Amino acid sequence: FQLEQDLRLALERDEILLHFQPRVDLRDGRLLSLEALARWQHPERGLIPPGRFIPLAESTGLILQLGPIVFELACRRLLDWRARGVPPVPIAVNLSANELFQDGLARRLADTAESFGIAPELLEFEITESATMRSIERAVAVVTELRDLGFAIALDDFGTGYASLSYLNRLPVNSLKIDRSFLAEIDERPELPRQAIAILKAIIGLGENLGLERIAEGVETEAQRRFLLAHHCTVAQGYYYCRPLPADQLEPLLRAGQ
Ligand code: G
Ligand code: G
Ligand code: MN
Ligand code: NA
Repeated sequence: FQLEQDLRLALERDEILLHFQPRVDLRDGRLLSLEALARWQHPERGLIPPGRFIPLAESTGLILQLGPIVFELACRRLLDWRARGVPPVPIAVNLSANELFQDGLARRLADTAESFGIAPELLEFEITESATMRSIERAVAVVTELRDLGFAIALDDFGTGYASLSYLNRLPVNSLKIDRSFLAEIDERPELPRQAIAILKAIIGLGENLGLERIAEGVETEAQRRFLLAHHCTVAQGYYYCRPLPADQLEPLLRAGQ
């Protein structure tokens, strides 16, 4: 399969790069942190989005090489910004299920961050709800280990993975990322869809009651922003604020303290 061969080569040829999407405070639009999103700069096909190669990396096992590359790129980005006087901003990196359950993951991540001189407080990992469901016991153990090392953890695609509520209570994550499919149903119509509203309120309330930060994904409209604020969700990312951007385009925003 050509794309698999290409991806193998891409990892050797440094064709993977990161874009970053801001997470903002919905109350004042202030930039709080960034999510790193991988891109593949293919020599003939141009810039390939992660939806087209992350699943391939996962099914071929190449994710175990790609993951460390992505994390080093994130650390390098923080180091470079610091060296040039850009105000510090936390970066969240996505972890696949295969990485999450890899032996020695937490130690490796801590060693890499330390080798770059980056404090764990500037790094966060996003793990999907469905990944944690593969083995609840092991997920609890590795998340606990990562938290003990000082990293923050977000539960990604929350609401789509059937995690049981009792188990959520045992998983020491910092935040829930509310899957964008729920918010997609909130639009400008006067008659808001009752089902979608009920689910969103339940998810936000759950996070609030467990003392977790709530991060809404996929905010595209002012109506969605207002809905979230009215229902105690004050952090979000989405095209309404900013698309994922290359580092050089983000830098002015970080310097401006937005
Ligand atoms: O940008 P896009 O919608 O195509 O992203 C698709 C998926 O790819 C998202 O679920 C995102 O979490 C995932 N993704 C993006 N970058 C990375 C990465 O560096 N590692 C992993 N494991 N997943 C990523
Ligand atoms: O699964 P994960 O949350 O890691 O995926 C993040 C993906 O969501 C990225 O690929 C990003 O491009 C995409 N995304 C971010 N904001 C929006 C948005 O407002 N609308 C839509 N449709 N996708 C978004
Ligand atoms: Mn994510
Ligand atoms: Na998500």
